[in-house]
Amino acid sequence: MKELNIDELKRRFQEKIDNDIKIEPKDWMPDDYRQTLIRQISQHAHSEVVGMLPEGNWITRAPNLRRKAVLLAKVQDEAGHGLYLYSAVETLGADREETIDDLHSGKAKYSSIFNYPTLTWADMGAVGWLVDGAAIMNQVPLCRCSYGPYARAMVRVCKEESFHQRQGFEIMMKLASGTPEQKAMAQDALNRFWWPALMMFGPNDADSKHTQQSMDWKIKRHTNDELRQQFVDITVPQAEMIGLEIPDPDLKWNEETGHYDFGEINWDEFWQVVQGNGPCNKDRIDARRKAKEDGMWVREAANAYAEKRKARLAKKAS
Ligand code: FAQ
Repeated sequence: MKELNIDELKRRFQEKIDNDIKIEPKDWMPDDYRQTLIRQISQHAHSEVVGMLPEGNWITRAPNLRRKAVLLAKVQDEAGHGLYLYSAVETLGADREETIDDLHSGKAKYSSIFNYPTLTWADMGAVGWLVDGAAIMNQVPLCRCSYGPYARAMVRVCKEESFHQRQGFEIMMKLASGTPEQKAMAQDALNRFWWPALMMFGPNDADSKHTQQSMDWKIKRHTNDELRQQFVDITVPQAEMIGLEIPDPDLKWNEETGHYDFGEINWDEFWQVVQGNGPCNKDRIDARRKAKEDGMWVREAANAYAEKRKARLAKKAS
């Protein structure tokens, strides 16, 4: 087959992007496009896996069997999301173990939200409602991402995240309509998770170094600020419906724009958490490192078994 020159390869790549034709693993793609996807998808995978920790913290203390079964299923879903995403990263030629080592060494990021502690049962409600709610807002457009394996993984992930969001909202709804102590617990969880949930969407557009290029490549379909605004617009009426108050004195419906105006995010806190100085960063990474070390013997045993089996089959075939 005739070798195509680089200009022709670039032209064909751009034509696919322009026509919304998915880029697939064996297609030619610019190196920067590949690296951007490896960065974003691996960080996304890490977020799903680290995200199991704050909720895993409550599985043994869920208030009843139904709550426990639902929470357990949710946390298992997050593990599944992590695995799909690591597989999607591998389709780009990256080594899964190397990306995980980058997480453990602090080189790779994961979502800032998971560096906050889950102090009460109501936090399970706030995480499901707000954190999964924000995750869905960000991930539904990723179902139309230009890279096929990522887009397809997102379809199933979003279906599961919708169930997660509903289970969180249901916890909050129940607590908010319970005793005064339960309502206060729900309000306290909302107070602590509201601003970190808004930070999940990333820096303001003016400070987001990757957004423009990612939008041009149709990896991202909306900017960070657009998605954050959509999240606020959808979530504020939900809080009102269950009688909880959003902890923002500047929050106000704006007749002219048809959106809520909201207060300034504490960007200093955001960058501190992203740089590893949040309340739980150290605990989260220590837990992931320990999980890798504790699971080492299982991987070694599985590899030894696979090697032995391969040798046996080769002997049989000869
Ligand atoms: N936390 O230029 P941008 C979930 C970094 S999944 C930490 O705007 P970009 C499910 C960013 O990486 C939640 N770092 O970057 C669940 C970059 O640093 P770098 C995760 C952040 O990529 C629920 C730098 O700042 N979702 O919750 C954050 O265009 C419940 C500059 O930022 C995804 O990963 C942050 N919040 O936009 C699980 C979705 N924001 O890489 C368990 C896919 C920004 O240059 C329980 N990712 N940074 O060193 C995305 O959509 C994008 O990557 C953004 C950031 C929007 C996160």
